[in-house]
Amino acid sequence: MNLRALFRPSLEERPGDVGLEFGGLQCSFGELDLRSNRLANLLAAEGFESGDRIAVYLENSIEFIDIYLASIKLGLLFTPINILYRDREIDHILRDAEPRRLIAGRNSPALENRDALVAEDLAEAARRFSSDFTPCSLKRASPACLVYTSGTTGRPKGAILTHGNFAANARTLIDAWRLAPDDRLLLALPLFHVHGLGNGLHTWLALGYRTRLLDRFRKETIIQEFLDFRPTVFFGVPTMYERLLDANPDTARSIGQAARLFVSGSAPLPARTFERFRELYGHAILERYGMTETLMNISNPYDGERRPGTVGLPLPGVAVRLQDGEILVKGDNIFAGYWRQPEATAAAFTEDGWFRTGDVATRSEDGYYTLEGRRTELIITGGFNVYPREIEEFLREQPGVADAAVIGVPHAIKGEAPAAFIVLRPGATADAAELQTRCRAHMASFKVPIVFTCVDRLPRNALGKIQRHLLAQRSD
Ligand code: MCA
Ligand code: AMP
Repeated sequence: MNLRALFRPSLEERPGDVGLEFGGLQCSFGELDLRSNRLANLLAAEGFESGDRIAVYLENSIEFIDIYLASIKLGLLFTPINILYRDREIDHILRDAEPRRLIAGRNSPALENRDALVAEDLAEAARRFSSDFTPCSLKRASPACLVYTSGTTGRPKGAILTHGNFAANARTLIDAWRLAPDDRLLLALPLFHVHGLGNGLHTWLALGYRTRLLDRFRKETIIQEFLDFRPTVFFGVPTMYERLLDANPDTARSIGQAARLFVSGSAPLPARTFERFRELYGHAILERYGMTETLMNISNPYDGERRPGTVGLPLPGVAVRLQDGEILVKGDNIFAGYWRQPEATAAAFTEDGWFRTGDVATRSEDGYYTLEGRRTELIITGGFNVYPREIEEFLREQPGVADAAVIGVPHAIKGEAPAAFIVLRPGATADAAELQTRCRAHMASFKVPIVFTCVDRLPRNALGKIQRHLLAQRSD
């Protein structure tokens, strides 16, 4: 199945139904279908052809959805860029993906010094194009998205996700989590990651359940959004659930009574958060485990025990096994490979075709998986991934810095946060505030170390590798 076929029951078969709420506007499925037809005609006139990459740096919006649907109709590789990324991060993706064009929101930092199409201008110009469009033919194996993920190397690689991957994932989640057309989804996740896109947007368009999309999750207003919209389903990262614990008990109970299912993923959900949420909202959060390259793999059951601290059981259609503790997976959900990186792709699979996740787990006698750590030094903060090496390389380029190491330290709300250890050049003086400002200017805010500690030297083993566990002890 391809995504057009997956979305047909809502876009084409229920054109009059309001499918989307966004910023006080309501949009029917039919309107979304026609808007994306117009935009597809415009993009074709701009020279876009099947197989081209279309890079998109845009916050959640109706324009984002228009571009996504037009991209599918044209057979493009939709290449979303995290809107918290700054110049060097954006440039890496643009150099690597070689998109025909970049589309960015007006006022976005990505527009500075770059030749990009402005999303709001496109939406306006698209009105003059025909709402008839004959979509290109698509196969299961046709690529749909190029999503950048740091993998193991620290240099983000483009994961090629096919129509078949996304369709398999959406069908699996709909069955496993009993998602139904009369559900209501509050979607506060960013659409530039597969959590928001593959689990949120795709199950919405496959089922046609009413969805309220937020431009972003805001801790100040999220409770009000719940009260106002009364969703039955919510997908979030653990940091969002931490924020929801701030609700007063009556409000939380009322939100819980309207809801049917709360799902958490992208980072470990602390057992304490699970328990406190259950007390306040009356719901056992369903935790699941996925990855950009694989979409969703393992999930706690809808019926049956949702066991805190575990990610549950393999999803139907996903084969899971442990090899020396590492989770290996196989299934229609597994990506087609890394963009223009045959060696990295080959290294990511075993000889008999299992994808190596790099995540280490144990399995209980009754089949529940518990993630124990990762083979790489990945830090997950607020559900966003950070590779220490990328920050370390940047810090070493700064004046006065001889060496640097970055580790993840526990953080009450974000789960983990990056912390830096710096070795200064002889005679240099440390200015943590200055280093932090430089980091802020050049990288996404979630990558900026929350503390800088000066040390005489970094602990390294005989091979010169930084011994991060020794640094972790020093940061206690
Ligand atoms: C956060 N910020 C944003 C956004 N989100 N800025 C613009 N747009 C956004 N969408 C900025 C804030 O301005 C602030 O910047 C900083 O991030 C932290 O904000 P804060 O108010 O403290 O946020 P919070 O209440 O702690 O919530 C953070 C968050 C965010 C909303 C939970 O971490 C988030 O959206 N996480 C989702 C990540 C995600 O979707 N991961 C999936 C990838 P400043 O510091 O400059 O003030 S993993 C995946 O896809 C796999 C398949 C999987 O398993 O799911
Ligand atoms: P990404 O590369 O952004 O797709 O992030 C995928 C990684 O997020 C996985 O390899 C895991 O390390 C982590 N992850 C996803 N879901 C969970 C979860 N429920 N608990 C712990 N880690 C998770």
